[in-house]
Amino acid sequence: MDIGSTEIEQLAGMVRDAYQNKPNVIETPSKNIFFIGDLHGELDSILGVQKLFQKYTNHTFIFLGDYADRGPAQIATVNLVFAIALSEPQRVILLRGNHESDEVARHYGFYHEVTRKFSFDLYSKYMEVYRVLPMAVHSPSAIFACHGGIPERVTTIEDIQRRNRNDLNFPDDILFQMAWNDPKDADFRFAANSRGMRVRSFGSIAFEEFLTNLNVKLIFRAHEVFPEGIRTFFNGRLFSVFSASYHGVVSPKVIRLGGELNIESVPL
Ligand SMILES: [Mn+2]
Repeated sequence: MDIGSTEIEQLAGMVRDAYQNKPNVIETPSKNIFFIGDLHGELDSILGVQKLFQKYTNHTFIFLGDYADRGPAQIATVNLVFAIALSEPQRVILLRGNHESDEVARHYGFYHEVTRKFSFDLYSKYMEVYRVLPMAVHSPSAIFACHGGIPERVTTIEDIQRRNRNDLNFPDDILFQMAWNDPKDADFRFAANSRGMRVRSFGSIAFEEFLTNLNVKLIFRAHEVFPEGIRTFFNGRLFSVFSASYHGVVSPKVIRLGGELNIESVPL
């Protein structure tokens, strides 16, 4: 299933064209959705997702980012994500994770795999996709989802929509925090996070305020490795999902959101 440089360039160009004019936050339905967490270059995970995509033909598939880096088959994984997104664009949304950034991809593997097997020119075509991927999905009175979580200083969807996401990295603090922040089940608003100086942890006060301000009941995110694949926070109202095995550490999962905000944990 390996494809050549010319085909990959065409594939990336089509994804870029399909995504560059989308808003930062995309409105979605509130039922019949699959949420897919970090894939990190694991082909088995995306093949498992593809089977579900072919079986659940009335479901929307929302990918929460972190497609490459770290794993053994980064190029093949990203290409299959792109192909699925283009095959039925009306029911697939690709979001941007913290690894969809030039400076992160240069350190964690994707840059090396693409430049070793192909060229810097092809790597730059992938980066053209990274810089246009949207940040979040929202369904009023129901759900919100993004890769990392709740950022500081956001009280409306418009606060996110007006940011400029079209940079290879994340100079904007709000978009950066949406891609990087982590939940913590404790009674505070925001606190320092050991991931880095610009990264925050968000506690139950920030969580409650965000739910009220943005008029949602549940939040979905990815970004953190939990051995069980899915972990819940804040009394079962925030779901963290991881969809790669991470060298056998995780039993990879995806989340199915049915009707009435019913949640099902689905192993890959
Ligand atoms: Mn991440």
